[in-house]
Amino acid sequence: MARTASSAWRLCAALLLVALGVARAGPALVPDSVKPDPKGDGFIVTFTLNVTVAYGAPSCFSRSIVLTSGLFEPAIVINQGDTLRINLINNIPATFPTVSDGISIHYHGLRMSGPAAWLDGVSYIGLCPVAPGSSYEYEFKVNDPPGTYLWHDHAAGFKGDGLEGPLIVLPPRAGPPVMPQPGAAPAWPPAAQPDMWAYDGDHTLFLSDWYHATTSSMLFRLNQPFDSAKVTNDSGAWNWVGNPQAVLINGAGFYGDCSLYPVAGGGPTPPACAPSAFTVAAGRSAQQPWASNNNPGCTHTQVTVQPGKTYRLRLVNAALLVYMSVCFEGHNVTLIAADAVPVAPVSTQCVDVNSGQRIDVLLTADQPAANYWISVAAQYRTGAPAGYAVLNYAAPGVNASTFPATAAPQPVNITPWSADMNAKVVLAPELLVPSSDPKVARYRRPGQASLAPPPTAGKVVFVNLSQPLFSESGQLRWALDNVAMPRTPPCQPLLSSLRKDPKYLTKQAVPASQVNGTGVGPNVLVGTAGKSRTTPVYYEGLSPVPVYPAVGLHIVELAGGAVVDLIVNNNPANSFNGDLRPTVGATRTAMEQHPFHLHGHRFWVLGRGADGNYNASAHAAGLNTANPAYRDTVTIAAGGWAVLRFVADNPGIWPFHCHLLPHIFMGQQLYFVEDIKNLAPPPSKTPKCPSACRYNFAPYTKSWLRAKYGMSGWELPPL
Ligand SMILES: [Cu+2]
Repeated sequence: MARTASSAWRLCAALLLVALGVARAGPALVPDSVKPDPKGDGFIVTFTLNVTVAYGAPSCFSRSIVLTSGLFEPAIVINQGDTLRINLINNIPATFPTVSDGISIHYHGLRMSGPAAWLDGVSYIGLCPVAPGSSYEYEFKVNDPPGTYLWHDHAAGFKGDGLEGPLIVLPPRAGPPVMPQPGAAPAWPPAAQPDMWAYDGDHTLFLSDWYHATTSSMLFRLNQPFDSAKVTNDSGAWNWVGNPQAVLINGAGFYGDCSLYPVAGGGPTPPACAPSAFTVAAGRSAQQPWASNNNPGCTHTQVTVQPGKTYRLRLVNAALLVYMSVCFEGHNVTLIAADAVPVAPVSTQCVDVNSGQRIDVLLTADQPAANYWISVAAQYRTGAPAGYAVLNYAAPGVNASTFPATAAPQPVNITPWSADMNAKVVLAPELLVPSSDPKVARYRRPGQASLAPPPTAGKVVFVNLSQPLFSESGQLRWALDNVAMPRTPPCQPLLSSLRKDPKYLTKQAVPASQVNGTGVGPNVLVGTAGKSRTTPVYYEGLSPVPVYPAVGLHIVELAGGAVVDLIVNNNPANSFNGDLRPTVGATRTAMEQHPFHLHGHRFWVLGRGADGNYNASAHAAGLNTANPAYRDTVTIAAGGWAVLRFVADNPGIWPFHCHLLPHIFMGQQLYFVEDIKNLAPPPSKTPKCPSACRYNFAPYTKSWLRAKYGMSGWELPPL
């Protein structure tokens, strides 16, 4: 009898945990409807993403921002096994400056297999972007493991203006959904079965860097000639946006409050503090009070906890540029998952998370009731600001709205990579290995025997990173094997083109005879190319690596089931004949860390280092093929290498690219064209393709910008 009572109590406690363990973040989108799927056993959950532009001040500085159904960077929460239906409506005005023809949503970290391969959201791969004034409905089943993902625009630069947010996959439903009355919103977030960890509450910390210029402004400037000798009155000059003005946590932050920055003893250099350091379009400058104890007036994020309870905190780095270290004052947290893969638990005060990566931690509120700092420091970008949230104990005498009286904790040893790259970071996500807990079975795909890699690879792909400067256009690019990608292929989705003509890409392949010697032609796409424009294609293994930098589609073809080792070297000084055409002169050796993300897959990080190029005789014996980190985003150290293994078991076209938006825009990506003969048929409805495609390689001169946008009132680059 006692035993029964005890079991019943345990069940009650488990249900209570489930009830408490709902995902709480910044704002979460509430679905329009939750309906049983007539084709299956799950439910169809429909969200509307109505994308608009407004003026807002997430960092206490007013500028134009992008909203999603009236919210800034809202979360999408769904249960594993549900069908996600996203009704994307582009209500961004056609006068809002942009580098693309529309918008497109990528579901970062989701596998997108079968027919979903068309819906991965990279514009011009599966679908054309959704043009201003039109809409598109994505629909796919979410079979991916429960965990922390993110959604963001993958067409224009609007990710950096707010078109992004957390994507949380909860365990399967605990029962049938609470069906709404007609016209009423469903109860949300939904109840879920218990996860493999016990916790009382669930918060997301969505981290982004924030600039006081719109992202389009930043990208327009990157297309200007870099070579000062080529600058004209009309073209202006290349300009790098520089450091962000703030780090936002759940869309809230503040800039320029120097009282929060430690000046002595290391740590970030204070940002420029004078408001006059920042400008916006005439008539739009609306300085808001800075938020701090000294300058109350705008918001920061508070994470409120009950004393004694344990919380899951989901850290998502959605930055355009900034590698972040997150520290919890007075608390050690337990790291439990990375990129939605459960990891062997590690206890630490600070953890690193790079753009595109997600780290889940457990925090127990076991310290004296008070307010504590959660600090987010930028790494590897001298002078970049930090961001702060407050961990607030809900207890008598603790005022939720005041900052802690203590100095915020800062990660130590912020120095560039060295040979011992792991000693230079607080705790790199790549050090976290998969959990051996038997409960991880849920985190494997059907048919996947374990979270460990196949023992050997059948195909090896080498990729060398460099930063070439094109003599014809003066444009500065990032390249893989001397090929810088135009961000979008020509004017129709590549998957459609390949389905119509399997030789579509091979027909455009640059022949070997043109690649070597004095080099192929300029290959620089200028202007707004029409539909007939084709792009040179560089095939790994078919075309030789160009001696001189080139612009084109960089394609690696993979047979179904191939086990691939991808070896990435990040040592521009060692690449080929230098990175410049001889007429331009000096060798460019620009080098920095890059977080590389692979679509459609997870990969195993067999090894990485910061000691030059990968060298089999020195490094092969040290590779971990037993229980390596299993991720979708990895940091490649400046001056270093990484060996990544994955299985080509997902027919489609899958980009492999740096997750820093300006870098992908500058060409730092390639496409794996994988097992296309087994590609699922396309969706029955697709967005209408534009009549003329806009390339990121357009010159975007001052006269072009004026003709296109006139005095639109949105922030334009000061050319
Ligand atoms: Cu990069």
